[in-house]
Amino acid sequence: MPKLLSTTPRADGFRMPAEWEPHIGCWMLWPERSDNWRRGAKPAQHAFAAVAAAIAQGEPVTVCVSPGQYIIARELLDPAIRVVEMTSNDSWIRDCGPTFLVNDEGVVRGVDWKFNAWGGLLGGLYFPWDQDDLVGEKVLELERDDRYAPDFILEGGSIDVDGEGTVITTEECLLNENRNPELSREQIEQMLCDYLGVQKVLWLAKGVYLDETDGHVDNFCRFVAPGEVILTWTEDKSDPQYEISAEALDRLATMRDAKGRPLKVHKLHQPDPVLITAEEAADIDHVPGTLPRQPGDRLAASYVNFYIANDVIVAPSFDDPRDAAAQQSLAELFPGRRIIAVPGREILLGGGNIHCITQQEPLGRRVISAKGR
Ligand code: KQY
Repeated sequence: MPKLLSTTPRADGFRMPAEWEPHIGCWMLWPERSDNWRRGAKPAQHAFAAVAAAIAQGEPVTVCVSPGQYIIARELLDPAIRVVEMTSNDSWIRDCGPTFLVNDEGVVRGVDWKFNAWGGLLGGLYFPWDQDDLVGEKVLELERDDRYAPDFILEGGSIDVDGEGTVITTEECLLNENRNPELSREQIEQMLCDYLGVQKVLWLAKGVYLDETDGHVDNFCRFVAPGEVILTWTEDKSDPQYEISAEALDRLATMRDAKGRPLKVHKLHQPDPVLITAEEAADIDHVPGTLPRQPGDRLAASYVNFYIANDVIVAPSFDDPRDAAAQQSLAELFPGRRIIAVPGREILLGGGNIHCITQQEPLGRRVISAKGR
């Protein structure tokens, strides 16, 4: 039986690997709630199925679905994809799922953070979130991985690591009073060091303009290699994103990572602002306690929200003139991987994108069987 551990990953010699390190597979959750996804989540289900099929070209994929959606998901998902039953409140496994860790011997463990739907009763995005909060534990139990369960609220999309001792995050999210208000900045840094196995925390101020997650870094600025980050950018000084990205660029210019390296910053120009149409907003159910969607609302569209699989990068496209340049930049940054672009608008309508709906599991010392997973 997998154990619940009361030590810390840092003390036990475990660390969160970088996303480009080898995976045994990728986990996803299946969308179905009609107060976040339009038209009863049917367009989102097709979008998630396209993401899963693209990732499956690079590594095994498991999609967790509620009992009532099993047959529907099995029908829409590529036969190569494993489908397992799991209850959840929504479908953002980056945030409610576990953070997987490895040690030098290739043993895999996980951190089962506390989850409060991006802010709980202080601006959280839906209520309740009790089933989401169980997803980390359930996935780790399925994988028979020992589990750390700190009393600490954290979403996986709010952190990004280089696998060599550095994590990057935002003050807007981690220092927000709706996450861990009883902890100081120093105590939060200590939690990150203890549970991600890092030695250095890099703080940006904010994330993408109007990101409903309170500025998740995975939509804004991520490691693409040790010592190198990619940053959402705009040349339009009248766009509110300009000031946020320019301030981040200033901070990044003065930072050193855990190994003492300065950071090389790759700017990735954002798409044109993406606004919810009246037709899209009309097809989302209004439920008290869930963030409402209004026509004209600007969504936090960003090309940075891509997933790094073993052999491929799965990146959002927005039917925007900058799509091709974004894909070209990713191809240059990840020369060993094929870039697969998947339409990101339907996922964005729910509040996130491809990285937010995925969670990588490191290979560690495990081997992938001929049948995959
Ligand atoms: O971007 C993410 N990491 C999740 C967004 C959740 C939005 C819920 N409506």
